[in-house]
Amino acid sequence: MGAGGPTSVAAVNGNELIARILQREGVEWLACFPNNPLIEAAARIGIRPIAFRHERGAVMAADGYSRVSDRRRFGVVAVQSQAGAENALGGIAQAYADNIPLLVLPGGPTTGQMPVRPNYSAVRNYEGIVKSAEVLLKPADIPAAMRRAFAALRNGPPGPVVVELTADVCAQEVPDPDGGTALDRYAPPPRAAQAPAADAVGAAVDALLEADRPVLWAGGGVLFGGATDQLRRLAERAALPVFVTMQGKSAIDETHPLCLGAGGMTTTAPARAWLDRADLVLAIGTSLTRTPYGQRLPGGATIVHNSDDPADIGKDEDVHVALPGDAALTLSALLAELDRRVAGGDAAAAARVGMRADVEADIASARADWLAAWEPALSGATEEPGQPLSYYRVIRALNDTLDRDASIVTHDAGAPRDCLVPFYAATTPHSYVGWGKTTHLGFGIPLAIGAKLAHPDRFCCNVMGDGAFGMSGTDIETAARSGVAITTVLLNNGAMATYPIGSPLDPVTARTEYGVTHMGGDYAAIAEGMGAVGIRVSTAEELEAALTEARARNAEGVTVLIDVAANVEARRSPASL
Ligand SMILES: Cc1ncc(C[n+]2csc(CCOP(=O)(O)OP(=O)(O)O)c2C)c(N)n1
Ligand SMILES: [Mg+2]
Repeated sequence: MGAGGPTSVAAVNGNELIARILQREGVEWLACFPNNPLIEAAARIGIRPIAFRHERGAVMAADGYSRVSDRRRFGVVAVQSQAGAENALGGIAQAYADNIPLLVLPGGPTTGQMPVRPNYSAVRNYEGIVKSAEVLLKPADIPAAMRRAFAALRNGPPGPVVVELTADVCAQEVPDPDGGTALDRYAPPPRAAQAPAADAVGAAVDALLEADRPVLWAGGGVLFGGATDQLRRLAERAALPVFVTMQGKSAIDETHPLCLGAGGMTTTAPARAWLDRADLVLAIGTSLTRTPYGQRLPGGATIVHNSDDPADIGKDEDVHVALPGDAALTLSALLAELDRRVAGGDAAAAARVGMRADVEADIASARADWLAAWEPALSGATEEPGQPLSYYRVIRALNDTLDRDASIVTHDAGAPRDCLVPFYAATTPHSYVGWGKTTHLGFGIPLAIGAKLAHPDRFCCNVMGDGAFGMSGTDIETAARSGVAITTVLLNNGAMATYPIGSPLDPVTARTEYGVTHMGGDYAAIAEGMGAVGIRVSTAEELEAALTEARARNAEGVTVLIDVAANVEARRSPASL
């Protein structure tokens, strides 16, 4: 905490004080779109403002930064009042649905104008898509408001936190009743991890040892809790097959012999098979939300549920054992309890830990069958020479060409998400960012920018469709201008593969007579026109060469867009081939 800077300053106005507090909290950059006076106050003390081309993108970049920072650092975004605050809404809703902590600082009207129509009140209008939101009413309240904001970011359920910067309040000098400076009154609130009760941990291990076919279900809370080692250790000790949710993807190395794979709307065949048969689901760091973008739980299974947010427990499912608290502490407690029982000569515990080889062999065989069935798609054998590249052949190229341990890959909404989630094999924590319960098209570009700011040493690559590009494509210019070099792989099919032709979702008349869902463009040329390198590819070999070039160009600070002539991919795992 505290990125330097003076501990006390002469009299400051509200914006300057907030900038100093951000600095004390270690904030190094600010996603923004002018004009909000905080942007200038931040820039003057060395917090780097990065202006996006749309406020939704600024929020999404802050979100991307938070997603790969495990509640140690937070994305912060400042937008202006009215239109800026209104435009930010979609990005905040996306972060809320995925439980992402980020700090949103929209400008607000003056206190006198607050109740007057049509002045936009962020606090009132964001209700329902934020963890907390407050409006500043007095300059002297700023340190306490910011303390509440950072306490909410660090602790309890993660989510977007809003402090609305009332124009006249933030322009005033901040008095200090104690005669010091207002900054002296700001102390960063600590992080406080909570652990579940010992009897609940015991009941969870009882349930585990009674089960015949348990599955360990890992969500995004495992990543946010820094609990990936504990997850692997418990899985290995208790011989537990591991399923990761879309948000939890990369919480375990997907090449680990106990990993069943990841799942959102689509998943691997082993994951679905094990979930269908499971008689116990040990769910860690997950909201267990019922959503089209998540796999369903097996009917009738015993559910043991851990989440950082006690309100998740029982929200959508009947839960047998509740373990509210931090994922790392919970996993460690479960492992310690299991070890205690093994050491005490508990026969069921000993039997459980002896099963690993058999469980791994079963998973390996199911995995081999699934991959063999998909090999024609992954190898591109299903496409004739000269036909557009299949999405699965693109994923094979990504898996083969990237240094996956040192990359951060993410999908976009639609077919890129549904094809990547089962088949791109994430290795190290955050080597993949899985996202999307409301699933905003176009998140991939700003997300990759935020991820690159958090991890400049990693290759940050978003895979998106042509439809998605329309929602955020101009932020390629943001990446190029800022030297935050990312690579976009654009699957250009001139269509929306998520609504396949001939499927019940196909808008036949609107498509054939009016061109709805068809769109086009020379995206490589557009990227070039915005200061990036654009590469057009139509074969797997060209794509692999382009990915290698992209890595080299990104390392030089140059942003790259690879425009792939791609098919209208309709195949989804595990259901259709
Ligand atoms: C903001 C927003 N509007 C609408 C949707 C619904 N939606 C999901 S995927 C999709 C089509 C995506 O097309 P494209 O980006 O070309 O990807 P493809 O499926 O063709 O690979 C739409 C409209 C969404 N996810 N986000
Ligand atoms: Mg498309």
